[in-house]
Amino acid sequence: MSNDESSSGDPATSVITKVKQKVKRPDLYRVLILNDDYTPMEFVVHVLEKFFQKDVEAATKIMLHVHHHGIGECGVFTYEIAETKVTQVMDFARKHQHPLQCVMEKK
Ligand code: TYC
Repeated sequence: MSNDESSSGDPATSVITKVKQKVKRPDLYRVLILNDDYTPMEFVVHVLEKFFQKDVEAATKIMLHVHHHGIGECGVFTYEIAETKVTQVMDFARKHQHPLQCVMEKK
């Protein structure tokens, strides 16, 4: 019998049961950046290019959205990747003494 089926032992009452295949999509997390009054616009664009593989046009659009609306999405990732992006951005901002904040939220 194939390994995605199971059966009772007694041939007189044999039942073939399909085993449910447990494939689950991973939970996804949005990585967001927050506006502030001090981080230079060019620095935010650089962050989006460096850590989120945005071209300069896409990065500028996201940066301006955050500048005007207070928050914006950099990308959507599985938990560990999102956590890594947040850490990378926060470390990079701190290293350059900018107050830029980056957070993640479950989708
Ligand atoms: N508001 C900042 C400025 O005027 C620019 C900025 C944009 C900062 C996006 C943070 O996530 C940010 N220099």
